[in-house]
Amino acid sequence: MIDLYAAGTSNGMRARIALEECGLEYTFHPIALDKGEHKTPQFLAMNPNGQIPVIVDRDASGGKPVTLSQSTAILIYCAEKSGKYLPQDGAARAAMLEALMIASTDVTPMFGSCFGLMRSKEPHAPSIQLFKDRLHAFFKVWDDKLAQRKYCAGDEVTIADFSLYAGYARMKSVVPDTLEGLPNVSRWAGEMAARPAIQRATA
Ligand SMILES: N[C@@H](CCC(=O)N[C@@H](CS)C(=O)NCC(=O)O)C(=O)O
Repeated sequence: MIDLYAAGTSNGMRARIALEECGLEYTFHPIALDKGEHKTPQFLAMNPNGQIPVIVDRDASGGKPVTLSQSTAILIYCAEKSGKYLPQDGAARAAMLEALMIASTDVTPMFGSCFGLMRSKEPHAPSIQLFKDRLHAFFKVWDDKLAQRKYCAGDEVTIADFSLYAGYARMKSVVPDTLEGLPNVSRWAGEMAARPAIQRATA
């Protein structure tokens, strides 16, 4: 049994999608960020950075409990534990790693910064537009790739799709204009959204 401490943000969603898609049993503990529940001594003992998501796996391999933060680390952990969504052969694995890193380390921090600016007391419109343009440019490249392949890293669904979808879903609700005019991304997102595990994770 795994405990998940998260909120309905893209990073929280990424961890929950990982657990659901990998078919791992877990208990969801919602963390209210607006009430500062991620800054309590109990939470900081799990993640001194005071950020969701965190999982605690009391049934980890090796016999010692595992406490893990960082949504992409959780995604990889769940995939390794379940043996799912991680291609093993050289070219397919390399494509998955590349797609995963674009989704997790380029796209996600960029819209995190964009949302932060939009919510700030003195939003700086040109900076917000710069981030939105950069995000659209990343998704345009995804659109071209998804014209040639079914999923982010090829014709099999991988953890790269889960990572990108968590970001996409948040962007769709907060900055939908950055995702306009991308028919292949829309087709892919529709297929991802129809997956029962993703529906459970994002409910
Ligand atoms: N790189 C981390 C980022 C985690 C993160 O930024 N979490 C946000 C919510 S999406 C959070 O807890 N923010 C509260 C804070 O930083 O005080 C991950 O992928 O998990």
